[in-house]
Order: sequence, then structure tokens, then C-alpha cells
Amino acid sequence: MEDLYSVRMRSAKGGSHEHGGEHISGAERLVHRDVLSAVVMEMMERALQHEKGQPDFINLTVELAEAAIIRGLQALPADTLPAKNVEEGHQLAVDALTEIGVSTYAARQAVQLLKTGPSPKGGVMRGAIIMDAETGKRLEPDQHRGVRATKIDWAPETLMHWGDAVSQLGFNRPRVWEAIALAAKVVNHPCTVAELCWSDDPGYVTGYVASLKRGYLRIPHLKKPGDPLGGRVFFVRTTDFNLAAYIEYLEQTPAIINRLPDGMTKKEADLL
Ligand code: PML
Repeated sequence: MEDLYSVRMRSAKGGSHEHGGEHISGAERLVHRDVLSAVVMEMMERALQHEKGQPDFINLTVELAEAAIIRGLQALPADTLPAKNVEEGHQLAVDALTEIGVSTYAARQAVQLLKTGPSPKGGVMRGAIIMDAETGKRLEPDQHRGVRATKIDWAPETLMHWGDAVSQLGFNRPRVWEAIALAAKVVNHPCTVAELCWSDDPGYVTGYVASLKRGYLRIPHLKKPGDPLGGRVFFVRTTDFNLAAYIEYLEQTPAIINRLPDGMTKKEADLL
């Protein structure tokens, strides 16, 4: 493994996030020095061309991630659950979460929060909710901001092989591979039970339930087109749980997806 650079972007409208602006978009990369400038430019363009509108605040952070602290992770296997509408989608999400080990109360609570807007102001949060998987209690210290899982990316060779392997399934797209990478980092913490996510982009209605137990389960209808609400919930078991250490892992530990799911191909078991 070599040293990499973490590139993070967040954008808002109506002022910075810190000054009450509305969150527009965010993105994460972990890249080699030789592509750093190109990735920074690409991310800036991405911030400026978002379907939610023109941001008036963009924060771009570049930080060195030393090889010694980068964790190599395995990609989660992906599957799609057969939801025909939002009601079925929500029910499938609750069923999957409870089968994985989240209580029915917490699962329903999470769906309700993402549906109605998890920020205390009623809209979307910039980061994720941390929820006690048993009681449904919210644990993130700031309910406007939430926590952001950052410093994540795919090793380019692994992503290339993954793209080849899933091309027939129709989801070889940045949005999907970025979500799989983020979910892999989140569920690889020993206190995470599962993650529930759907986008706050009004035009994107597919979301997922992720866990080490069941992998990345895509659910095609978790909201109606045009709906601007969404977000992420990280469900945690609170026995031997240290909130500060959990947030430190999500926000600070660099993680790179350098292994394909078991059985995807035999020869690419460890590409880096
Ligand atoms: C997001 O874009 O904010 C999350 C999208 C998650 C779903 C991606 C997919 O599997 O289609």
C-alpha cells in the first residue's frame, strides 16, 4: 500500500453548513498523488453541477493519508430486493434490518426519520444519524450535522474488475460504487449492525440496507421521484460502545476497497 490523498467536498446553498446553509452535496476520494489535481477539478465540477442547484459555498479538503494507517477492505456483495413501490420498499428495508439484528422499533423509527427529514429543522442532515439498534435512540452529538463517513475509495484495479463483473447487472455506476465503498467502511466497524440509506437527491429513489451479514441490498423504491428528503442511519450495538472512538473511525481512518466480494472472481483475491 502507498501513501494516498484524501479529497473531500461538501457544498451548501444559503451560506456555509456552519452558518445554516442547506446541504447540497458531498463526495469522497482517496487517490494517488499523480491523479490528485484531476480529481480536485472533477470534484469541483461535480459540486457546481448538482441537480439540487448552484451552491454558494464549497469546501474542498485535501489531506495526506499515510500508507501505514490505511485499512484495506473487501467490497460488499450486492443484490437487489424486488420492491414495486415505496410502501413495499420501506417494508423490505424494515424486514431486512430486523433479520440482521436491528429491533423492529428502531428500523421503523429510522425509516420514519429519513422520510420526514432527520434534521431538527425538518430537512436533510449533512451527515448520518447514529442509532442504537435496540432502542432506536439517536446518539450522534449534533443532529443538524450528523457524522460523515469519510476517507474512502476503491483501489482502481479492484474497481475495474468489479465494474466488469457487475456490468450485466446494470449498476456499474459511480453512485453505486461510491455507496458500496462507504457502506463497506461503516459495516466493518465491530459495533455497526447495519446501515440504511436513501439519497436526498430528488431524482434518485433507490437506496439500500447494508451489513456484513447480508452485504449490500439495493431497494429500488425508497421514496417517490421529486422528494428532496433522505439520508443515512448507522445502527450500532451499544455494548462496549465508545461513541467518540466510533466517530473517529468513521471520519478519520482511511479505508480502501482492495478486495472483491468472495466468489466474484477467484484470481483477484488481493489486488494490492
Ligand atoms: C446517494 O447517492 O446519496 C446514495 C445512493 C445510494 C444508492 C445507490 C444504489 O445502489 O443505487
